[in-house]
Amino acid sequence: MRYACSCVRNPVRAAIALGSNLGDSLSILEAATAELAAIPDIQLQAKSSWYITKAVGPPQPDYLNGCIILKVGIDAQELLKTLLAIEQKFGRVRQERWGPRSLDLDLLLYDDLIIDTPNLQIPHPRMQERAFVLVPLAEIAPDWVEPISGFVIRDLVKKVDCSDVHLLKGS
Ligand code: PH2
Ligand code: MG
Ligand code: MG
Repeated sequence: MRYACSCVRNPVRAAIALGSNLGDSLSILEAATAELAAIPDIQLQAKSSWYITKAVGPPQPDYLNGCIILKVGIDAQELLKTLLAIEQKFGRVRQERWGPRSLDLDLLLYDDLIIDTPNLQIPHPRMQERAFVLVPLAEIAPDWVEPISGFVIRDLVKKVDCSDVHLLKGS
């Protein structure tokens, strides 16, 4: 386990959760992934299937969720800024907590770092309880150790109810 350092000498891997339940979610998620992959300091290493998931939180339409693994040469705060800029580009307006959104990009894991700052906590504080995050992440990064629990993603996903997470066929 290591703690945060703001400098990045070598590319490190970062895990991102994507979600959308407003607008043409599939196109938005694909376009956001392509935008991220086109950034010079970012390479797309892996992309999960997309999953139709029942909304957690206030009543709202189902989500489309997935995860990607990036290799990044920027620190976690820079990556967060980049994610927020892409959310805004795709029309994200911050309204109700856990309410519907055209694009949500959550930084889940950054290398094996633990970061606890007012605007950014890594690992994402709720990822261990969210099947809509763990199912797609387990597809592409089953051996990644969540550094707070010490469990690999393959084992974390076994602890949650995955009955509301369904593969989008053909994705
Ligand atoms: N995101 C939320 C709240 N609830 N439910 C699902 N199924 N998927 C999400 O991405 C999601 C949610 C807030 O970020
Ligand atoms: Mg979220
Ligand atoms: Mg978010």
